[in-house]
Amino acid sequence: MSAAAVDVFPSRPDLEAYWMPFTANRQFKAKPRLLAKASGMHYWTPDGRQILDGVAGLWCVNAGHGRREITAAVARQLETMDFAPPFQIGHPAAFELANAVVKISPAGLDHVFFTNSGSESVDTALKIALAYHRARGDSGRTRLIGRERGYHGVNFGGISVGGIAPNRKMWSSSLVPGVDHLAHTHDLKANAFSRGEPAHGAQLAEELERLATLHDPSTIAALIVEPVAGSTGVLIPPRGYLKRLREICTRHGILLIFDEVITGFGRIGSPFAAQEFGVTPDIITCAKGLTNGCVPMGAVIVSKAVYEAFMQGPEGAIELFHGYTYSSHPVACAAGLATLAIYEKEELLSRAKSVARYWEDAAHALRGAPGVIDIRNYGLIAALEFEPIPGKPGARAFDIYLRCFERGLLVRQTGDILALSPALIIERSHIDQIFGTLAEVVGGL
Ligand code: PXG
Repeated sequence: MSAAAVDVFPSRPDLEAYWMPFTANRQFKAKPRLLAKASGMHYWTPDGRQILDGVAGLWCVNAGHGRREITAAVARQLETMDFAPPFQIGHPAAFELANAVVKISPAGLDHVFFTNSGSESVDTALKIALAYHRARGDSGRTRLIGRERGYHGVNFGGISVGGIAPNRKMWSSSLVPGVDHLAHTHDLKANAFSRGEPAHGAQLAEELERLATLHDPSTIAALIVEPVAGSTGVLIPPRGYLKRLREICTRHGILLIFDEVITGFGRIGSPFAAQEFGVTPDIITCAKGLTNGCVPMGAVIVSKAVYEAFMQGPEGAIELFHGYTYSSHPVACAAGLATLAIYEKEELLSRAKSVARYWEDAAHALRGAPGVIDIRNYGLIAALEFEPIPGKPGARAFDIYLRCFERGLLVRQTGDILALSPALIIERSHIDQIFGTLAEVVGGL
């Protein structure tokens, strides 16, 4: 790949019309940052500057950028059949992809519903959970439990069970009713600078028992949690915490949903976090790495018991009144199949395990750098948390984010936390560059 300028903007476009998502639009448009080209571990800016991608796009390009096998599969599919309606008719790649997803899923999770994003996967999973109980004649189970600092996308179900105040407050009177939240597990006093699972906090799972008692367990349909919370700054589950949640859910007939939009597809060293932590939920939501970020697609993977609960009515009846025009879009399915084939061939879904130790040591070498109050990691995820500048929350980390970009490194900033989640093809030299750049920037060098 040449470092030559990439001629994507022969004449610079007017930036005004595009309303950018989750972006400070006015600040951005005054001083834009643009990406024009990507390959392997790197992006290039329009003026030809190489940027090391420390976040796999946005936690999604797990096999690295520009994979030709995926490009070829997508092109082939577009030439063969561009679109097929998904309702009451199918196409082979949809069934093949569902089978391929089941093959890497935890035992017992063996049916797949396709969506187009993580947000749609979450709302689909919540709807399936509520409908599951009704289908079984247990229609009193209408409550949903989420967790503080949980991120489950931006649709109404997702922000209702989600626990991020700014994502909720504009819509606070329109949220899905009957939702309660567990406390989050982030405890710097007890767990700062933990490597892997923090030692303290498994008892926080007992909050679920408390909520079950408060509302009566027979009113609760499902609990949804991210096994590792990503968006709110990488919160690794305390040792034993997820197992305890599973036990309480099972005891009370509450469905357990793992939102694996970030942890799915090898991010922490197993295909899914469920396998990594040895805890099997009833439903997994995923997206992102399913197609290597190339084509929007999500999936909801459910247990046989959940699927079978719907397969009871008259043969000719539609069992679930839910679906999207682009559920199992042929192009997304082609991208998904090619992506999963790469993961298998290159053993990428377990690769994070073999790199994790080097990654962890490199991350924790920043301990003691100015303003760093925590470093945490698991698999190929890490976060640095900074002491906020008084009265200016988030400003310090945003400044570091900008300076990293100037020095050729893309990271992700949330509040005063920087998150890292590189492609699973990462080599040691990239790891050195990521943490070397961070050390320079954080140390003010
Ligand atoms: N659930 C989880 C756990 C996610 O991480 C979604 C649902 C929603 O997915 P879609 O495809 O609808 O965006 C996500 C998305 C960040 C960041 O900065 C993370 C996400 C999205 C935007 C930013 O960490 N994850």
